[in-house]
Amino acid sequence: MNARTLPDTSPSETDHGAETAEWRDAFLSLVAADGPARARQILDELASLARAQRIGWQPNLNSPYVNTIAVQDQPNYPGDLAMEERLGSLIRWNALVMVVRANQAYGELGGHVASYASAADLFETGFNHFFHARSQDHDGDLVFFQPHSAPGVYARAYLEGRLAEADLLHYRQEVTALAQGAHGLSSYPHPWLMPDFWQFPTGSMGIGPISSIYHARFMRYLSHRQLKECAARKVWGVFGDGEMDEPESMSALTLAARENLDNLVWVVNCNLQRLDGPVRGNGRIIDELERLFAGAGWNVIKLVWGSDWDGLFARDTTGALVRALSQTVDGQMQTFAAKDGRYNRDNFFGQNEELRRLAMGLTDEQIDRLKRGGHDLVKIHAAYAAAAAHKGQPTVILAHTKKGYGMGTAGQGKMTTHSQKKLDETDLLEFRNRFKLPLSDEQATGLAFFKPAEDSAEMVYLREHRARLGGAMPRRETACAVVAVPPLPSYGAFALQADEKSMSTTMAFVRMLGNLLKDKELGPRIVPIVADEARTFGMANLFKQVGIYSSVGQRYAPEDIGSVLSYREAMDGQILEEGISEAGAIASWTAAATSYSVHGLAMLPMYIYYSMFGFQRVGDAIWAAADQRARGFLLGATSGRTTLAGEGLQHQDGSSHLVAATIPNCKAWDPAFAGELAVIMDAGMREMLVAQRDVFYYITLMNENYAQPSLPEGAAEGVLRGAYRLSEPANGGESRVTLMGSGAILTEVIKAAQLLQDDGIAADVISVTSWSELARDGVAQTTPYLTTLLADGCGPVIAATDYVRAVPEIVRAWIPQQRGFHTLGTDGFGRSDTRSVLRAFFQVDAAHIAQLARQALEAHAAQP
Ligand SMILES: Cc1ncc(C[n+]2csc(CCOP(=O)(O)OP(=O)(O)O)c2C)c(N)n1
Repeated sequence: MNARTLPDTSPSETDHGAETAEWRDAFLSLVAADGPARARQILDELASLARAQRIGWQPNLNSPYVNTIAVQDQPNYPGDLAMEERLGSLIRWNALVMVVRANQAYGELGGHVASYASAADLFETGFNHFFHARSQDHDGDLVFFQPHSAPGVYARAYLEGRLAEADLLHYRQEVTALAQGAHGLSSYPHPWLMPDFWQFPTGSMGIGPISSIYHARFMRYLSHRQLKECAARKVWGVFGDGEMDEPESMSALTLAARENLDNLVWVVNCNLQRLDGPVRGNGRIIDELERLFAGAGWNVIKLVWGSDWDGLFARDTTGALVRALSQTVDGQMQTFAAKDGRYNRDNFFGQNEELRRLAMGLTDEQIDRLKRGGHDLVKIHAAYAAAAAHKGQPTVILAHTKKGYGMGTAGQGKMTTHSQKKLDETDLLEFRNRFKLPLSDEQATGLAFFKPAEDSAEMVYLREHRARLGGAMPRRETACAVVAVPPLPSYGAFALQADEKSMSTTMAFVRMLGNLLKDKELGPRIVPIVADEARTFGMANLFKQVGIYSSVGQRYAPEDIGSVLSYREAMDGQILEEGISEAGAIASWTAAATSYSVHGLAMLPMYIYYSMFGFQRVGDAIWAAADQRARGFLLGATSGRTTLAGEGLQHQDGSSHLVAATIPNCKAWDPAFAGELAVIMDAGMREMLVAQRDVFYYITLMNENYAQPSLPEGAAEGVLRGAYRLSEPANGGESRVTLMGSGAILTEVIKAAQLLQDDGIAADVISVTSWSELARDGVAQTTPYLTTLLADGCGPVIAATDYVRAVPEIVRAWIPQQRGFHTLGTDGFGRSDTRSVLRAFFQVDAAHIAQLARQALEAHAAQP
């Protein structure tokens, strides 16, 4: 930053003015003589003096509205600029053609051009010079792409030969593509839909940014625990300025700084627009983000103006240009982007004589083409290089761009440009001319894809540059070694043969976890995750056993140092204690759950939390993890609406199983007994670590202590199919019902069977371990398992859970119709009271279950 461009703060009084001038001159000569480091030292000294004098001074977190990196500090550009411009233009063109043609074919399909038009140079500089793919000598960077800029990534993959023209023609047509032997190209990055291509699902705004932070932190965790050295790898994320408004985007900024994540670089594409209009029409988003990130402790690099502004700034001896730029709000800046050179001359440079003079040497065309920083390869490269080299802090590059860049009157800077996907013939020809594309009029207006000959200099350059960086990107890989799972009895015998010992399923889980952590092979791969609830779930013993991960170890003597359960933080600690941030904890879980793919090293995260604060609180993040093909366990503890006595409305979960059932690769379980839980955990670990299937398990756990029976002989298979017959009536009696229950309410169901038996009614009891697995089986099989299971009994079927009635309702279709199906659940708001009062209130206690059974029998008998 040129000192001449500092705002003039001289007071009006002449002697003060002279004094200020002296200070300024002294400072400038210090910088000139001793360099910036010494200048910083003096400023620090003055700042500490100022604070000691309590003069109430705080430094302004904003720097002038110019590039952070001075011209003289820019490294030489390590590439062929003209060549990269040509390649970039081709990629822009093919991306545009893909979207416009998809829209021509089917107007309903949608797609975006304007976002990529603004991000193209940011992506391309990364692709040509920075983003490492996984290869023999590098384990690969992690790159998060702005989701609605996906067309540009496809267009590059087309030039690289990874996608064919037929694939580009099936952008957003995944189903149609299949029938025609092409690959459908997903709207946004979807690892599930394009499993060899996309790594990170960023389509829901805000999920990508926070995820990138926790991935960067997880790489440190792997290194510190000596599981995998990740020091040479970076996490790059290109995100939108509008996207920064998502609470999740910003919520972990301080964690990234606190953890000194200098392996993390964010590029915020500040095109000043979001979907509806300007991000900050009346302010400046770059200033706001600068303050936010600097305040959070990030290294901030502003990439505001392109090289052709350098001369203007150099000639701006009075600081008029910087002042004018600093006074222009984004809404106005957007208008300048949408208008031509003439308009900009009149309305921006026409503001005063000094500016007018600055623009005098420029033609209107040149004014029109003055580049913003995020469109200038040299400036972008300088920013990326500085970010990559920066030590001790994460870096954010605030890249100033134009939305719809180069789309001329059709779209650049237009209020509606976000959803623009039609260009008329004039627009297309203008675009061709603007980017000097080697296309005839017919090719341009005919929206022909363009690919240079394989042996052309362009293609050679493209291939060579990616080869130097380890090959094509993005690329999702899945190869990883199998992790052996110990035999179930070695860690879960106590649960299988519980022998009526009293315990809660949470206690059983924690005990099994403790045992598993001791296993030589599997133990180190387990990542226990908590969001400030370890003590709540009785896990404090693990603090000592495996330690809490801390990148700096433990710099204090813990208050409870003498105790066996003492609070222990360590650099190789295993527990991720995320504090009260479910969004952070689930992002951590996702990083660990996808480590098999991102790092080629299978890890097994077990995140245990209040079940209410999972699918409801961070459901979208769980959905993204599912898309990213996560493998791991989510443990919804203190689950159900009536088991968590005394906690009331916000804590009592009656719906998580309903949401879990909607996620295709989530297997959701509501076991009642420790033995069931043990069988489910064993199967899950084998499914994920040995068979390597892309599933994750959601298991609800309770904190209610009760007598745990041993798992009945032969019950394991039924447990894993979703239900098994727990007991048959001793006496077959004339009146017979089947009672089904899961989780917390199974004990009520068992009591209800007893009440009914006392009345001479025979009741079969079925323990349901998973309503959603029963339902899935029902859909998939011609003879559903549940139907077969119920064939042995007769009379009405009553189902009760600690969840809303809609949960058991999902199996209705597979209950033999003549038997009748009646459900009980905990619909409504939760509230505080004792368990028994709550169960009576919600009508899921033994008395209500028995009563419903009697009524159902009566109605059944009355049927003709
Ligand atoms: C959670 C969420 N809300 C809304 C959207 C819809 N949406 C997609 S892109 C977009 C605007 C993005 O603006 P910005 O982040 O500034 O990126 P730009 O396209 O301007 O580069 C919106 C609102 C979304 N994808 N995710």
